[in-house]
Amino acid sequence: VVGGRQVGIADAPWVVALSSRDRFGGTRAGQFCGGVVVAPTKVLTAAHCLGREVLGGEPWEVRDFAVIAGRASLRGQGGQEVRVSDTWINPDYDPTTNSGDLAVLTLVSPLPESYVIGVARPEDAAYAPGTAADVYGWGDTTGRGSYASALRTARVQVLPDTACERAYPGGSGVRYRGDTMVCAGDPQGGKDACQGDSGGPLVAGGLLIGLVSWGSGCGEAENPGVYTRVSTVLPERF
Ligand code: 4AZ
Repeated sequence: VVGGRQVGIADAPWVVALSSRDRFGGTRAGQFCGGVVVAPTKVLTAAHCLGREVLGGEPWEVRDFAVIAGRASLRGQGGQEVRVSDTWINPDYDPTTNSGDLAVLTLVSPLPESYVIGVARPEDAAYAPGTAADVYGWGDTTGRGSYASALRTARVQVLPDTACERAYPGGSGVRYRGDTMVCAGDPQGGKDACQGDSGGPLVAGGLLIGLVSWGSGCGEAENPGVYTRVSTVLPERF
């Protein structure tokens, strides 16, 4: 998160870190992506977090990583480290366009009900352009590879689809689509998600509206952040 501030886990108990088990320890505990708790045994993250494009090599297997919940400082010992029993990658996820970038992790043991955040519905007012929204993560704070060991958040706003259609017209490959993505950012620039925040939550009106997915650079006024539109991409039952 660039342009944000540090936040305690009591203010965002639904935010989790995905951590590589063979890189566990160290100041960032192997954190490679974010996630969000939507039921005691269900965590949403970005599909691309589990793909070959993260850290290279083979797609992640459930034995390779764990979810760290209830912990803001990755140097700390609080909260829970929970293993994953199953992953569901959205079958409509398209890595060439980035559409549908969502995966569901099933945890081996339940987290407290108090960690669960509600998911917005498609017609929810929280999606209206101009709505204030908060993004959370342990990702790059500078755009130059300086990662946070303590959770951070930045206040952005939901932007009209046209802002991202203009920034990301695509043609070939990655492009913005308002039906499966949400456009959000800081019209002045400076506040945004960044590398390492992928899979983490975008929250508006107390509801989950998006997952950090992609964008060009970090905090550039003319290049907003693009988020997975959870309300349309997440199946009714998961
Ligand atoms: C990334 O690479 C990434 N500024 C995530 C979000 C944004 C840029 C890059 C948005 O994970």
